[in-house]
Amino acid sequence: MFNKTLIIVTFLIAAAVPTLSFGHAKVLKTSPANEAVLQTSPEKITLTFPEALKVTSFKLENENGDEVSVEGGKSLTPTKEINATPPELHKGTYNVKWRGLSSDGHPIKGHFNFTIAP
Ligand SMILES: [Cu+2]
Repeated sequence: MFNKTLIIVTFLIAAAVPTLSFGHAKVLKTSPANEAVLQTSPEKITLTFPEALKVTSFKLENENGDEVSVEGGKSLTPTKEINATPPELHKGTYNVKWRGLSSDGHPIKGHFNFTIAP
């Protein structure tokens, strides 16, 4: 009985490991959080990554898909945290789309959204 359990556990671990080591974890934390509803425009948009990466693209879009220009948001020096300063945002939902490059050259991208309440 014990051996059987051990075999199953070993198999499960072996099956899990390739998924864990395949690819890169995306983003650890964002501020505002994904799907956050805010009462006021955020002063900063911050992304925290699990590993240092180059942030090659950072786009803020309003709900019509129009780009809202931000200050910062990119870094060609690998970093674990990136900040962007948006202009004062009015009510609506905003999408943040970013792209990066890991230290081994793999492209990573992600997106999240937040809403400014009416
Ligand atoms: Cu990689």
